[in-house]
Amino acid sequence: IDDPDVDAYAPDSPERGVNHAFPLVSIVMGSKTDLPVMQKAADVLDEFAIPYEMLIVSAHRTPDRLYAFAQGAEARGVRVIVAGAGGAAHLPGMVAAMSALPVIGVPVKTTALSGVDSLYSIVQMPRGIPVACVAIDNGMNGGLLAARMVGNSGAMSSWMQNQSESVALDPRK
Ligand code: RP5
Repeated sequence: IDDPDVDAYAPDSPERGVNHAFPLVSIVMGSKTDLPVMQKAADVLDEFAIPYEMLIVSAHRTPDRLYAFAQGAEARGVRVIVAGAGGAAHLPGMVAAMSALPVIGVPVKTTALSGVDSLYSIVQMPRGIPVACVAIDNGMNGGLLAARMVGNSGAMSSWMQNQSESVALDPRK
């Protein structure tokens, strides 16, 4: 299957990526319908000022793109991949099989099986190919875990401090 977009992932491409030239984190998703969940990961990275790219890479619908992306990510300077998919969610596992970079899987909720299918597809990897996995639909935690991997721990500590301070002691407040 010819995919004209694969060239954008080549390390020597003059375009240097699709929506960021030098991303540290790559957020990929199996479908545009995953965007509302994966946008939460992007929002976190924006907050920490960590450069990222966001792409649709489908293990099933764009296999050539998957191959080009996974093969080229490390050479492009990407350090962590956050991969969201739903249903037969093979994207995170296939990326981890073709790249030595750490992969964080985000199971996206489905209508038929409520995302348990996505969760099991992502978490039940065979020995030798690890994929980290956050909770169903928890794109935010995908972004936070990526930020912990590539960002500075001081910024993360302040973020955690702010979160704690935002939790009132009195539940009626
Ligand atoms: C997966 O299938 C995607 O990750 C998405 O979560 C699910 C459904 O995709 P669409 O049919 O909505 O495009 O590939």
